[in-house]
Amino acid sequence: MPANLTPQYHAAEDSFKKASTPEEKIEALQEMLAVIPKHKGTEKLQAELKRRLSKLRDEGEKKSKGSTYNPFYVEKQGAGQVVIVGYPNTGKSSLLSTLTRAKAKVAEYPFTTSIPLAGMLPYRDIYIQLVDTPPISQEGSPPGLLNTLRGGDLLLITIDAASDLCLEQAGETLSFLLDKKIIYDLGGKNPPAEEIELTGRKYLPFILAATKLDLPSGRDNLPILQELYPNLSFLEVSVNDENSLETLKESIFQSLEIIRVYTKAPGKQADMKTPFVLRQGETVVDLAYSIHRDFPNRLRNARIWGSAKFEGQSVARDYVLEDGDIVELNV
Ligand SMILES: Nc1nc2c(ncn2[C@@H]2O[C@H](COP(=O)(O)OP(=O)(O)OP(=O)(O)O)[C@@H](O)[C@H]2O)c(=O)[nH]1
Ligand SMILES: [Mg+2]
Repeated sequence: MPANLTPQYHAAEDSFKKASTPEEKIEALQEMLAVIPKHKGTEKLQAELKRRLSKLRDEGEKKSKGSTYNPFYVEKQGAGQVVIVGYPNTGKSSLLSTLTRAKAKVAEYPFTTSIPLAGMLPYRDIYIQLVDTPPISQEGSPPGLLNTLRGGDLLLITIDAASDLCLEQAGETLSFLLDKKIIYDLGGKNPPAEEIELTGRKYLPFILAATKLDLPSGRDNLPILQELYPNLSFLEVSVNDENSLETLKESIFQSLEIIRVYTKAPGKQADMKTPFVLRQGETVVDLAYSIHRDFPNRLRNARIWGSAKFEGQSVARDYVLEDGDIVELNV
């Protein structure tokens, strides 16, 4: 059967031929897989592309585990990794310094930050990792930054609302992230499951922060930004306004789609100091699994305090947990 490859496929193939780094090759192969016509005639080619993709990924993994230090690789810690991204001077490092104990350099001039820096944000009884990054700009981004962005669980996109150029900046920042396939859609649409499965691509959810809202120009520009992007919601942020930072933290927690769950041994008090962090939608079995891989096999029943109808109610293994639940697991 003829393959009938499309112009989009040939364009992706061209990018693959021109690619000079493993990252660019992976990117191009993912694109080829995403756009290749899906029928019998291309099955062999699809398998070959997948094989090459997985080889490149394996090689990359080996390299990052090797001895060479890669400042753009930030090891995940805590309940989730939030990568701060934006144009120069938009207040990325100021946010990291204000919300965590990390000492990021803050300056009035652009391009102050040259490599990522991580810090831990205390939120309720958990820690969330924030990663400050060097800026993106019209000239592009430092090599390695795309991998830092893709490695995160959530993006915090900063737009300097106080800048005269904030409208251009918002447009260019969002186009950059869409072009590089870091985010999928501005309207909140999810990427098709088929594409994710086939290419292994990962798109990140994002929060959009309009920064420096304590400055009069920031306040003046915000409604214009909002009007230009009616489908997006800009979070009003200023490092000088404690309330705005509290709202930002809450929004980060919600957007990470995580829940905190506490465990309790039968007849004992619950351990309210160290919650287990699960994803929204996860169940009693997922909790058991995160305690120990063998636990789900031994689990007889569970009782819940919190989201259940009555305190201490026995629930099924597939009971969906909620933030703040206390769970007694019986073996
Ligand atoms: N008034 C006001 N100034 C801010 C705020 N956030 C940052 N700034 C100032 O904006 C300038 C740039 O801040 P940085 O945090 O260094 O910005 P950045 O995005 O990390 O910059 P690069 O590392 O160059 O990309 C500094 O002079 C900060 O003091 C804010 O909320 N309000
Ligand atoms: Mg900086």
